[in-house]
Amino acid sequence: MLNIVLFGPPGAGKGTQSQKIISKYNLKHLSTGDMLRSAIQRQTENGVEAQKFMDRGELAPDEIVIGIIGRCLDKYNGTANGFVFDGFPRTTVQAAELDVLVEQRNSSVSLMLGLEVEYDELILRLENRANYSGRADDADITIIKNRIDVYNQRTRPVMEFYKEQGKYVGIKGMGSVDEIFQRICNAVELVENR
Ligand code: B4P
Repeated sequence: MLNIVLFGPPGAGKGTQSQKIISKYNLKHLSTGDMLRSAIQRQTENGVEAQKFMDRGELAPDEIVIGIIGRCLDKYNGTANGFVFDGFPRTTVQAAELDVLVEQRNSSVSLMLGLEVEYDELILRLENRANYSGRADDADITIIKNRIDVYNQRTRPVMEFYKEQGKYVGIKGMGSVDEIFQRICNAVELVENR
């Protein structure tokens, strides 16, 4: 199985690149951001709880996100070629739990692709996305900046977790969507040919 963790700060292009990766490699897309927004829309118990955090640009509680991912892995058990984990794990607790979840299914994380994008470009992309996303967390520059701060404090350490396992590959996330995708394909092919 090919299990890719797609990593990067808010606005790095994780959602954008995920679509291209799943299509080329025939993988399932697991975006915790999309799943949480769907739970909010349906006003489930998890959605109501997660919204309190997401609207402020904070992370949803680990137990909610881990539960969602575990249920998705069960749903696809035995039927998927692999997964793109988009926006998960975002804490070291989530990273450790993901290792357990995939090991329980006789699999492992193949690699982490970290999209590296400059701060000003992140702000620009998210401010642009606010014009059409309808997302409360894109609509306010203070919340956008808080999301990037939260990334630096709580999520960036996850990179070290995968570096220690020799699984981290940094991808320059500046340039056109297609240029970045080509860099991703080069990195995936190196892992596939190992
Ligand atoms: P997410 O849904 O994961 O969203 P994101 O990090 O803001 O954006 P992403 O990087 O996917 O950006 P995109 O491709 O759309 O998270 C939202 C919130 O959910 C989090 O803040 C958190 O509260 C919660 N959450 C999610 N997962 C969680 C977890 N595991 N634990 C706890 N909480 C969790 O790109 C952004 C914009 O840039 C788009 O408009 C796109 O068109 C544009 N763009 C992309 N690539 C470009 C390029 N190369 N050039 C120019 N523009 C580009």
